[in-house]
Parts: sequence; structure tokens; C-alpha cells
Amino acid sequence: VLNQKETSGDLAFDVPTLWTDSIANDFSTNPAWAAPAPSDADLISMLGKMQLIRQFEDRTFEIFQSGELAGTTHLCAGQEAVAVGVVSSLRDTDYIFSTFRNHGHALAKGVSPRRLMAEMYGRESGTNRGRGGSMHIMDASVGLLASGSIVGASPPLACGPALGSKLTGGDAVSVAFLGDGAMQQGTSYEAMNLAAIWKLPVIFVCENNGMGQATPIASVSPVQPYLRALAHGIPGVQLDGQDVEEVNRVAAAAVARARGGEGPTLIEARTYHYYGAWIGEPTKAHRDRAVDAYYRRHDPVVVLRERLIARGALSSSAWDDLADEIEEIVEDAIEFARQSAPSAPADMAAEAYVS
Ligand SMILES: Cc1ncc(C[n+]2csc(CCOP(=O)(O)OP(=O)(O)O)c2C)c(N)n1
Ligand SMILES: [Mg+2]
Repeated sequence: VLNQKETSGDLAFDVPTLWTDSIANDFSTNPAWAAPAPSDADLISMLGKMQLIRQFEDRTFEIFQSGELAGTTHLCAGQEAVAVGVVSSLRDTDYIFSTFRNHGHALAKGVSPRRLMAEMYGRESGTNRGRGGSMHIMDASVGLLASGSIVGASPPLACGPALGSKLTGGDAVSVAFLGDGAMQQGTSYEAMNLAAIWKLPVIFVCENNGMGQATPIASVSPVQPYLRALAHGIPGVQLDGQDVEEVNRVAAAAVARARGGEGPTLIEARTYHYYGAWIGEPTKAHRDRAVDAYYRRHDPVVVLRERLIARGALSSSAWDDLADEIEEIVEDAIEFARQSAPSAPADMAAEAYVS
């Protein structure tokens, strides 16, 4: 375990007394974990992807609120930098496994916004032909092999193609996104242990948004998530999940490590999501207002946009154009979904397990 990013003074809630912090270093003081900074062009591309996710999630919220779509969805607005920072360090041929909070991972990996939206509308043109809905998005053509409702499913699943890659001499890396709640599942430890002992090319990315539904992480875990890496003898890195550049630099180092045969890494990204744990969450009263305010001040899209503007790499008008273009992409996806044919009942059971 190498690092814990020093957090700013106004994060007074940041280190609950419950947790012991034996190691506290900024990741950048450990150059082994800091791959070179991405270029401005790459950062602008990451900014566009984050804005696409934000716009997609904001519109999805409105669509569900209006009653046009029923059922549930788990929005990731606020967590964009983790998905985009990690996935931007991967190749198209690498694999990711997601959770129920999967739209950001899917869009970052290249799932078409049209097919993603159509899946939520239950259309044949959706990623899963409308059978899976929001929680079960998968698209093998871009390397999103699974996402789903079972908390703690992604770590063992990600070990599968990682083992395959190792056995066949391939160089594909496999990423498991998991929540802080999922860190408490036995499956996560079994997977990390196996990955460590077999030196699998897998990266475990814990999106620590501080809550598992209404349960604060500090009330169920005596240590911060990244410290669990100690138990498996693998590197554990805690970082600022609001800063896409930082996420990307650490992820790139973990990817190089995995591809080089050195085995797995656990990354803990401190982050936050704006909407409820799920679309129907009745109240957010259990949320800490100071935490909410802190993360809204450190919005990942705004952080990167302002940084690029401040150093002259992006103009305000170029940003406006980018935002307009993305708005059109999302509106087009919604129109596409609305006009697509509903999932056909005739062969509904053909792709389902029946016992
Ligand atoms: C195996 C299992 N246990 C319990 C649940 C119910 N459940 C759904 S979401 C959730 C909390 C997940 O928290 P976290 O992993 O932190 O993800 P987040 O919602 O914060 O993204 C729980 C317990 C479930 N879906 N699967
Ligand atoms: Mg959580």
C-alpha cells in the first residue's frame, strides 16, 4: 500500500475517527504511481466524455421523473471522473465489468448513447435488445462484458478474462468497478486474493462515494477501502476521484503494471453522486450536507473545465460548442429510443436461462 492523497482542510469529515491512517502520502510523491500527465488534447477528449455522461444522466433523471419510464435506474452524475479517467487508460481490446451504477462506465468504454438509451426504453435496438434494462447493460463489442445488480459480482467476474488473457499469452487488462459497499463483500476478497496469487492483469476500482445506499462506509468498515490491499500484498492507492487527470495517471500506471505481468492493483477513488442511490430513493436526508457541499464545489466536470480554461488550453466558446454538440447527441439518443420498436415478446425466453 503506497498512498493516501492528502485531502484539503475543508474536508473536516474526511477522516472519521473510526479509521486509522497509518500511511498518508500524496500519490504524486510516489512517481511509480504517476504515469505522465495526459496531453491537453486527451484531457479535452476526457472532458467531452464526462460531459456526455453528465448530460445523459441529467436527462435520464428527468425522463424517469416525468413518468415516461418506469422501473429503476442508478445515476452516476458526479462520479464521471472515475469512469473516464480509468477507461481512458485502457485499450479498446481491454475489458471492464460494472455495477448497477453503470451508465458512466458504459459510455466511457464506447457504448453508443443511442443503444444505451434504447435499452432503458426496453427496445429491440438496445444493448441487450431491451431485455436487461438500465442495470444490466453489456456490450461485448466494446469490452463491457457485464454489469448488474449483485453487489460484489464484478471483482470475481473480472478475474475470468484476466485469467484467460494470462493463459493465452494475451495482453488484455480487465477492470472491475465496485462500490465502497461492495468492498464489504466476501467475493471482493476472494477475487483480490486469487488475482494476487496468480498475478492476474486486473484492476479493482473502488468508487468510494461514502455510502452503500443509506449506510455510511465508516460505520461498516474499520479501515479505508484501499488499506484492504495490504491483506493481499498488492498495491492500494487512494486518490481524488473528482480529478480525472489524477485518476487517469494512477490508472495508467496500474494498467502498465498489469500488462507487464506484475499483477493486480486496488484503486480507491473518493467521489460522490448527486442523485439518490436509486431513482426512487425517497429522501436524501441521511446525507451529510457538508459532504454534499464539498463535492459540489469540486465537481469533476467543472474542475477540469476550469483548469483547461485557466491555462489557455480551452476557450469558453469552444466549451460552449462542445456542450451543445453533446446535448444534441443525447437528444438524438432519446429520440432514437422513443422511435425504436419495443422488445419483441415472441423470442423473449430464447436468451434467458430456464430451469
Ligand atoms: C449481494 C447484494 N446484497 C445486497 C444488495 C442490495 N443493495 C443494492 S445497492 C446496495 C449498496 C451498494 O453500495 P455501493 O457498493 O457502495 O454502491 P453505490 O450504490 O454507492 O454505487 C445494496 C446493499 C444487492 N443488490 N446485492
Ligand atoms: Mg457507495
